[in-house]
This record gives sequence, structure tokens and C-alpha cells, in this order.
Amino acid sequence: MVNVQKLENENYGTYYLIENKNNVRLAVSPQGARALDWIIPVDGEDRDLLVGFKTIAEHKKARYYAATIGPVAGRITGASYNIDGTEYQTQDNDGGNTLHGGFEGYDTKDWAAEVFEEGDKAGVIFTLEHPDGENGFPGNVVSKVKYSLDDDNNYQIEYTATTDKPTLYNPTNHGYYNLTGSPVNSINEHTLKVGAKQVAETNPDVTTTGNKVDVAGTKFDFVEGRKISDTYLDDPFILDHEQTPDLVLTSPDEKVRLEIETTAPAVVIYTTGASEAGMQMKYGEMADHGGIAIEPQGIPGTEKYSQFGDIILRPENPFHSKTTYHVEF
Ligand code: G6D
Repeated sequence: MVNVQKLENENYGTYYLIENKNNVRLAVSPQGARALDWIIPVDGEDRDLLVGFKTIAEHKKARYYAATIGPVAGRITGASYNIDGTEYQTQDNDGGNTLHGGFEGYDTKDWAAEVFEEGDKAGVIFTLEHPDGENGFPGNVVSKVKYSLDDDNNYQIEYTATTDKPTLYNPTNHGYYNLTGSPVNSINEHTLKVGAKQVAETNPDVTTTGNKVDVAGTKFDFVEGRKISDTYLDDPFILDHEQTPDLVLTSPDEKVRLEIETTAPAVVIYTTGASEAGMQMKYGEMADHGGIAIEPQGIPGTEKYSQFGDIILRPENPFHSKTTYHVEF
């Protein structure tokens, strides 16, 4: 039976603790509709798979850690886009481009929270109303992000959204993971397997070029699964969806296996580097390469490149996507 409690403490403020029968605990916050902790018992010890900060204040400052990113994750090149012949300008917060929804992206918002129980799972539904035109995104958009656990150790995030005008919509969860339980250890000895034969090519500013590139023989080839080693990533992997799960991350001690399955067309994988090394995290100082962010989403740049799909949300076609993070331990 999955249990949900609304709690309050000085570090997290108001948050929700979701616990299943196997002592898996997921803590989530209305601030940024973000996950704070994802703790599993390994050999009788607690192991927190999420890389994050001790306090919600630090999360708000750093912004993205396991937060809901939106309305558009990734970069909008030139901070502008066109829908049905109308040009829209968004905020330039990243060298001429818009990153992760701009200065006031969904991760910066306080979401409404509602506890739910549905069959064998339970959790929290976060809701946000985004007013028409705010930060260059048209439409009164209502987003709902449903965080849940079940007793089979599935952690699920489900997104739905509606709009009264055509707009761009491509959310993600920007969770950073380290399956050793602490980002004091690098992720180099983790094994990563990604069901993606192609990545979206990127420019030096990390915007996409519109080209899809085969991973065979490149640093992006994780099709068969291999150690991450000193491979630094900040790239969209285009999922084949030919195998389930879409992605597997295994801890160095092989005691924890994270399986991710998503309806999203891609996952952006970002590994932390020198710019994050030394940051004071929940369990100590972040090592260089201390965390791997896995962000299921539409391919960044889809608003410009139709070959990537379509991220226009229209009134007649509500948005839905679901990602399941299953952990074996
Ligand atoms: C950098 O380019 C990367 C992004 O992909 C990432 O989400 C962010 O850092 C945290 O801007």
C-alpha cells in the first residue's frame, strides 16, 4: 500500500513524502513541481538516487535539479519561433537563445498540490496555470504533473496540458542521478544503455542543427550498454522505442538498476562537469562528473525542424506524456 504524507520542515518547507511497501521513499515539492529525494534501501542502508541540495532555497537558486522544466525544455534558438504565421519572442537567458522556458520557467513557479490514490499507486498531482502571453508563450495553459509510486518500485511522472490557443509545449523533468547514493562519487563507473541509434546534432551553443547523426562508432554509442567513463554529454538521444526499457543505468556495484521507459521521442542526457564540481550537495561536495541528468522530452529545436516532430499544443489536442522510472535493487 502506498502512503502519502504532507509534511513541513525547515529545509524543504512544505513537501510530500510518498512511500511504498518496500521502503522506497519519494519526496516531492510544489516549488518547481520537483522531486527532492528518491531513497531506496540497499543492503539495509538508505541510498538516495537523486542528486540535489539540502534546502528548497538552494534548489530555487540552482533552478533545475529534478524540477519540472517548461513550457519548453532545452533551447529555443534565437529566442523566437513561429506558429501558424505568427512570430513570437521569448526571453534571451542563454547567449541569444531561450533555455528551459526563460528566466521564469516552470521550475521557478509554486504549483498547486493535490494528493491522489489510483488503484495500486498514489502520489501528488501538481497543477500550474500559465497566463496567455507570459514570457512569450501564447495561450492560457493548464499543466498537470502527476508524481506517483506503486508497490512494484515504479516511480512515474505523467504530464497533461491543455491550452485555449496554439502554443509551444515540451516539458521534462530535469532529474540528476547518481546510483551510488552520492555525487561525491563520479558517475564514470556507471553503466549506461540507451535505445537510440541517432542523436540530434548540436551547435557549439548546444542548439540543435536539425541533423540526426548515427551514434555508431561515436562517443554517443550506448546501444549495447557500456561504462560512462569520461564521456561528457549534453545531447538529445533520439529514442528508437524498439526495446523496453528505453534506457538502463546501472550502479558501479551493480546493486541498483534504473530502467526508464518513456512516451517522449527523446532523452536529453547532460552530465555534470567542472562548472558544478565543488558545489555543496545533500551528501557532500559534487565531484567532477558527479551527476547525470536524464531528461525525457521532444527533441530540442522541434519548433524549427519539422523532421523532429511537432511540439505545438493546440486546443483540440491536449498534451500527454508519461515516463516510468523503475528501480531494481
Ligand atoms: C547547460 O546545456 C546544459 C543544459 O542542457 C542543462 O540542462 C543545463 O546546463 C543544466 O545549460
